[in-house]
Amino acid sequence: MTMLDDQARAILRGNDRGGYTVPTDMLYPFQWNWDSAFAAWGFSTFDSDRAWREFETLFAAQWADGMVPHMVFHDAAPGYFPGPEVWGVGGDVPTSGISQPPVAATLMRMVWEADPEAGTERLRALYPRLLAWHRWWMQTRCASGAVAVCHPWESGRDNCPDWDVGLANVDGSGAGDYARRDAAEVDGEQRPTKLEYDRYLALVRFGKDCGWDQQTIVERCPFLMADPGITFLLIRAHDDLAALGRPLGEDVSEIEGWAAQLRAGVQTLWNPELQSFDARDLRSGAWAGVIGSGALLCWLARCERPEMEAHLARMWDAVTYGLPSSDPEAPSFERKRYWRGPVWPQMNALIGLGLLSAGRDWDEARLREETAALIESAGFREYFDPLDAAPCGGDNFTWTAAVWLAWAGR
Ligand code: 2M8
Repeated sequence: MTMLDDQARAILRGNDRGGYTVPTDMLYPFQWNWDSAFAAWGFSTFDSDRAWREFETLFAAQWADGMVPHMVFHDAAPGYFPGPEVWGVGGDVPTSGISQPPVAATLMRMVWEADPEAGTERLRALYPRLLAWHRWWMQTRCASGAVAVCHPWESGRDNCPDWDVGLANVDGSGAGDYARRDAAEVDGEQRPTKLEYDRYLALVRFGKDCGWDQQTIVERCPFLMADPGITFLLIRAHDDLAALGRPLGEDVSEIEGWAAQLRAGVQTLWNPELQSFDARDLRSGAWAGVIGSGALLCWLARCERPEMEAHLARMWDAVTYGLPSSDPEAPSFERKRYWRGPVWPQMNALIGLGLLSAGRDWDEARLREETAALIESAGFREYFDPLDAAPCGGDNFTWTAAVWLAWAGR
């Protein structure tokens, strides 16, 4: 175990670019939003100052309207696509134009609780920024009741089958020629297809053409889907932000109101046919019709229903290593293709935290042990085949190292 601990720390140090951490060398050469929050969690196990610095560099890129972007382009990385010029956001430190899973408050709470003395002043400075970001989600993305995403990349679960129904509305035919960095780094069968990428780029072009105006995006962007995954994460993040605010003497009633509002709103994502929480295309009203790992975050938000227990057991028993990113018994399941089946260590940590919160200690321990077994056998990879533990995606991955140090390897 000590050897893996040492390796994990070396990965975090190696991916540190001076105040921010890249998810992995080459494949992802910038700062990504939720990757950074996990990096901070990992750093907090051996370098509390560096953990807080990670949050600080991320929130330094916050937009005036409160949005915290999904990518921050600190340094040039020629050859990366789609880089800053494609997003067209500009600024001293350019960013992408969308957000990413709001896990910062949840992970910051764990970082702070582990060492409140080292963190209280830094938390006090970051708190208004977190609050503004949470308010941005509530004001721009929650009109349907649950949280919507305007790009699959905003969900963090890029090409999961949840988005197929919404992406079908997107015309990617004008994408033109481009060279993907990921195609040079990772086996094509483990990544999204060209059709998906063309559509992702069409959505970036839509945002750029309207100057990333949120009202236009929400009203007219061809892709807008309500997501149980982000909704559960934001509910939990609201609870954790309120828990951080109280000892600071903040009035947290607005945050408590948001959490209550979303707990009611997420019920609009109960698909009676599937008997599960499910993503929904807000343009056509169609259900995604597939259970993804986003739905398995219901325990994290304490929104679980008995039917979800049966799905959890069924999906888990259909694989050797839990938990798959999409239902292994659905026709869309692909064991190695990115978010269409593989196990993701940071999702396991979040689902595990939820299981623990719901008093399902035995399930949490099983998930932690299976995550540890994947890392022990396949290394610090980006994701894993849930049937045979084959390593997939990038290597020396930041969130895998962080999850090892803070959770799976404990
Ligand atoms: C993946 O997403 C990026 C685009 O944001 C990509 O495919 O190039 C996702 O797994 C996302 O959740 C993650 O934050 C990012 C960096 O690890 O990679």
